[in-house]
Amino acid sequence: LHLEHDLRLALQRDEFILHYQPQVDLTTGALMGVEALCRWPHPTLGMLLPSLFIPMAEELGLIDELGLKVLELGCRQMATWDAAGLYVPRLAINLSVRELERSELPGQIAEILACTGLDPKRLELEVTESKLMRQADMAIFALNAMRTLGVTLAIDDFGTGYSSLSYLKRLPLNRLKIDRSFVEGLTQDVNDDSIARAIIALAHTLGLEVLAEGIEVREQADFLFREGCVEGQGYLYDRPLMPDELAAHWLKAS
Ligand code: G
Ligand code: G
Ligand code: NA
Ligand code: MN
Repeated sequence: LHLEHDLRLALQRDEFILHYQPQVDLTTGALMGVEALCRWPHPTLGMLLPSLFIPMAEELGLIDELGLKVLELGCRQMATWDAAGLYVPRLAINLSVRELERSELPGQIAEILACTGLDPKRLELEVTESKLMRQADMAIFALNAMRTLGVTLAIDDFGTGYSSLSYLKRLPLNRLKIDRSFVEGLTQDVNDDSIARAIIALAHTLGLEVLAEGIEVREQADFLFREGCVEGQGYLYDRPLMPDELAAHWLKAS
């Protein structure tokens, strides 16, 4: 109950921050993009993670407001890096399916892009597979509206939902993200090997790019690359970082 009150207050006071996890080319290690992950530095409880407060924001009807703040923070950060001559090719932002339901969202994203000057091609929106599939027709409509803006779209946690292939084909997607639960067992668990292979093949069949999340050891990265997955993220490369850490470890002024 207290937390609900705190969440409203935190929104009013702009207390949410973003950490950025590198997404890399698995052969060269080059930075291909960053995924923005929301954090709430709570005054007494410490750093709170999205698994706690995103569901809460959804239930309280605050997710739209939080989502717009996240988009704005992320796009402004990209402008700040650009201005400093530090180039981050792509920014990935997580969207709740709840946010897609609002017909105003595409216009609001367009406005944030215009205000921050971020090229829409450098913004990728991630939506979780399992939640998307429960409202298929709404999702197709909303994602098409996003694509019109020129942003790219990724399905997050792919493999954990129940996508039918005919449905996947109808979604205007650019990328599948292999869920980290399948990456965990790569080269140790033949089932995970097979699932990862199948997802990569499916992505290629549908003309989509594929990115693996949760890569922790070199063997996983090597396996993924051999099978045709070009990009990945995970602790092997780096954890989600504060903006100045990302700049210090990953960005060179040009
Ligand atoms: O950073 P962490 O591993 O705790 O993130 C857990 C999940 O929370 C992520 O997989 C992501 O899907 C979700 N998440 C993180 N940041 C945001 C955000 O800004 N908005 C939404 N809707 N989800 C987020
Ligand atoms: O969008 P998603 O819910 O998948 O967000 C990724 C989450 O996974 C982030 O909260 C991040 O902290 C976490 N994470 C990122 N890389 C790794 C990793 O290599 N291993 C594990 N176990 N978690 C990771
Ligand atoms: Na995500
Ligand atoms: Mn994920």
